[in-house]
Amino acid sequence: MKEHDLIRMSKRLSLHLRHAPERIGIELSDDGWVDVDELLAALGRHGLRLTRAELAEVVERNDKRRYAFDDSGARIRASQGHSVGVELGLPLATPPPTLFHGTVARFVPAILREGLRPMRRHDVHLSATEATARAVGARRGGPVLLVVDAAALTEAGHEFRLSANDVWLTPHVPPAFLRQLR
Ligand code: HQG
Repeated sequence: MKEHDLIRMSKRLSLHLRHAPERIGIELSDDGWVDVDELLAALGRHGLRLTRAELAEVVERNDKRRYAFDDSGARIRASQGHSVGVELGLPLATPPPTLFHGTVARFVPAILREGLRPMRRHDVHLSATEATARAVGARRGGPVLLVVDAAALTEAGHEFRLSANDVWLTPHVPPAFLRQLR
């Protein structure tokens, strides 16, 4: 499949597996899964004809590994980033002592005042590397990097989970645990 087709398909999957399943008449399970055949049929009814092999290619070649099949291969879900109410059931995990968040300058005053909030998603998204955080921030403009004291957060009882595609998830990061990287 061509790169631009992969991206187009990935955006459709993101829309329906994270945000708006009802728009193609599918329902996600409580933990975010949908039957692959049901998804393909629903997409087909809404103008996106896709074979199982093509879906597998979209999943495998996705730059951020956004989607995963279950062990049997019969179901698929987004690994993180949902705005609809799903409970992914990820186990608690201990993060590395330092994590990073990429954002843009216009959000920084609010972030330093009230901390990092999940906004429309379920959790705040943090990365283990500066490079990833920079790329996340750069989606919106000149990236600004925030350093998150994950060791102190863990110590203070904050919970972390690691998504299947290596994004660190936590409900809130208070300002005391944040520092702007200069
Ligand atoms: C900001 C993409 C004001 C936050 C990426 C961010 C990531 C605040 C925006 C994943 C705030 C939310 C997640 C506060 C946080 N006041 N602004 N208190 N707290 N913000 O997209 O982290 O392509 O929901 O800094 O690559 O940017 O979708 O989160 O700028 O992995 O797979 O509010 O989404 O991946 O934006 O990105 P988002 P994010 P996908």
